[in-house]
Amino acid sequence: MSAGKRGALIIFEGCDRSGKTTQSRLLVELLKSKGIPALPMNFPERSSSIGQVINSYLTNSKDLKDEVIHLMFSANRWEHMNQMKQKLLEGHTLVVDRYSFSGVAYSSAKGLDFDWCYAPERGLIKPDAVFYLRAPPNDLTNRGQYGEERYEKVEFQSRVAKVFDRLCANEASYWHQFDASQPVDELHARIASITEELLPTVATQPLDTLS
Ligand code: FDM
Repeated sequence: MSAGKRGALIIFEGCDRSGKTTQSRLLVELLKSKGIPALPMNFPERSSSIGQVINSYLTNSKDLKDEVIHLMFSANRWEHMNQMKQKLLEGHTLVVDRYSFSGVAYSSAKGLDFDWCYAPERGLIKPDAVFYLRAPPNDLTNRGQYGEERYEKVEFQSRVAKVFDRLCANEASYWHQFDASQPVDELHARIASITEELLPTVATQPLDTLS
């Protein structure tokens, strides 16, 4: 990529088992196959010391107050911001499995105030696109490994889905909603086409922050 051209920050969001991980992998593979520098990332990023606490919480080996774990998820994003900014400015496109919106959706689904949940996310790098894979939570239970981690309960996931819907409506300018039950290849083709249009458009735009 030529000097001054940045990469895009692309986020996949949705309930557990909605296909985010598969779609983000396919997108990274496609971009790389076209010679476009692309890096996969995911939040929570479980290897840092904060990430390890989050992992213990998610696997039910540690209990924390809802507010505390919420702020740890946010801190986990903040601790990666400098590195993400540097990669984007070097021209790498970052394809990220979950971001601030999962933070808001899961914590407000537990009953925490929506605006309180959003507040620590303000100032993080704003995504250029969010691909929201939307599926009725009852459909999601048929997918592999559902039910092993703390939040993988249908009733809870349907509350999470409602918050994602609200975020999608609020942030419509850069959110793209897809039916997660469509065939993997068709979904990938749609996502690929939006991404290919997006990359040259954002390449010369400055990075923005969530507000
Ligand atoms: N999760 C994820 C949150 O509750 N808050 C957050 O900020 C993020 C990024 O962590 F149940 C939840 C969503 C999910 C769990 O995510 C782990 P993965 O994608 O299954 O690793």
